[in-house]
Amino acid sequence: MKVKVIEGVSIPILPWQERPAGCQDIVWRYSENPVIRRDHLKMSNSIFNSAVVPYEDGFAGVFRVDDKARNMELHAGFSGDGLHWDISEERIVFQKTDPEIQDFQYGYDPRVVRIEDRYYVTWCNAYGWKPTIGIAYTYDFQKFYQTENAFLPFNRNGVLFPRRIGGNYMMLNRPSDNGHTPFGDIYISQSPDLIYWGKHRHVMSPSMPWESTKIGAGPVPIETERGWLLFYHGVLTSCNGYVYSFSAALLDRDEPWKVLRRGKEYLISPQTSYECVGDVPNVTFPCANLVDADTGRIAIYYGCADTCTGLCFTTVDDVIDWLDTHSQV
Ligand code: BMA
Repeated sequence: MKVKVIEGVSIPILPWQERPAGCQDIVWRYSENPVIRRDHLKMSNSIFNSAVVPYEDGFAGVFRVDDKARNMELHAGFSGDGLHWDISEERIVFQKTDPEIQDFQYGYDPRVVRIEDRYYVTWCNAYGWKPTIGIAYTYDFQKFYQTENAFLPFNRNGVLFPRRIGGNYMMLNRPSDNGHTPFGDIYISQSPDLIYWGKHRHVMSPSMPWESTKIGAGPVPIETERGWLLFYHGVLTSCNGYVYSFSAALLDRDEPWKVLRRGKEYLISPQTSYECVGDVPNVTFPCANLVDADTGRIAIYYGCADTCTGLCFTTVDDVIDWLDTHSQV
């Protein structure tokens, strides 16, 4: 391993497959995808853009589950190996930390990160049926305590960094509209307490053709000695609608609004049948990465066609070597 992961955890049971013989791709798919099928639960229409973290001897997660009435909900789950998941049939019912926090209307695209003594969930949360970033914390993935929304509507793709930087918590986010937003840049916002947010900084705008409509942060950034490694999605508008692919960037460790490297090309775009066919065709949407600090192996969980969940693999060295030769900032 050339590039060290900072403050990472050892995950000897990381779900993993070697790059298939002859494959030139930097990120390669799990051969048994989808790892979570749309009908995994009795009540599910689809289970896709979802987040997982190491927890106790295995893994825990928060899953985007759309039910058969097509309500968009969040469910908790556990796994011993990251491949076989025991997901609750019941949605998460958040306990309010303030009585004025609005009752749940819809929630989607969760991210989960461990910060200090607990796990934080951020998601696209409806406030008056308008999307913004919800925040909750949990210690055990059984009880979840909802705090204040981070922002006013309209915002999506809120992704926390795993530690304070320069004394503040940091969240990547993507101001949006109330629909299928045809624009979108990634910004970073800072907070001393995860309640009050400010010091907003621009990070990246759409640039290359594969991401020319909008971009949004994906999984929790991985701290490496070269910078924060961020996977992010980008959207192209084709004759047939949006195409969601994803790539990677490296952000400065101390001033993460500074982009050091940014992939010119996508790393994964919708190409397999489960990515191209489903409730929303042509979507690959990463929301979580597990990283083994000992080997630099990365397992990425990504939503496929807004229908099921896929898994793909790479390593810190593979992505950073690629960024060193395929970057346009
Ligand atoms: C975005 C979000 C995602 C979804 C994507 C493609 O706006 O709603 O949940 O995967 O569109 O439909």
